[in-house]
Amino acid sequence: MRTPFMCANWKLHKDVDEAVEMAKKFKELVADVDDVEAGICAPAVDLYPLNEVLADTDIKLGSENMYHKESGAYTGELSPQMIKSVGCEYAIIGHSERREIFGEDDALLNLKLKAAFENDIKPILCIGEKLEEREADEHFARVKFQLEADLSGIEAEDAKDMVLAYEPLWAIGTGESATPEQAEEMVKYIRDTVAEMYDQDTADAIRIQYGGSVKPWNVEEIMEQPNIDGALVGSASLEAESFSKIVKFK
Ligand code: G2H
Repeated sequence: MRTPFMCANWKLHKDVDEAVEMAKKFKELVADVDDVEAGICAPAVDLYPLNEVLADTDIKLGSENMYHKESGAYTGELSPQMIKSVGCEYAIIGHSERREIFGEDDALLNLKLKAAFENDIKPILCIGEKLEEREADEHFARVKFQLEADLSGIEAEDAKDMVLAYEPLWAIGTGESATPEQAEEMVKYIRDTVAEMYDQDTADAIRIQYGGSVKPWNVEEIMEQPNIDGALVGSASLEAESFSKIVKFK
């Protein structure tokens, strides 16, 4: 059985005071939850103080991004060792905003994934199609391409431990979530593709989230889908009450 994983992605929100205030409220609200894993991926400056606030909980901490180099002349970047040193167990890799706004391509994401595994960071790899690709009936091909390119050279033992997040670009931050059926159809396709690339054991072990306008009022029907193991949550994760309702979706 795969443990559901609900993970916040705060994006470019919350200074240190706001992050600490939210985390203190949130940990109280989910203190009684033991059958769902909760995580917060936060801006880099928030990670050290969040690690302190969350130290007495099982809430996981993650970075929103990570570079694949250990050190060197890479102004503005964070290494896997750096995010580990502030308590990160996870790192989001290849969010569509990184791909689209910052030009991160699949070859770079493949290097980032390999660096994450080498440093015991669990990646949350985001994949998903644009609206025009769905309208042209190219959405399955797009997602398959991303999986094959991003996971190239990665062993099954590592892949089993990672999280995939299916985030159709047309549902991100728009308030227009994919229907549960649309999300399940693609997440099942992703699981079947992982089985083809690796084996059924790996496909059964890997957790696949849905992301894109997940809210307290639509999370339950999304989580009813057999292949969906959790959610990557943006705007609805910014408030403790709202994100705690998503974690307590049952
Ligand atoms: C999609 C999601 C979080 P939102 O990017 O990764 O954001 O829930 O605001 O659509």
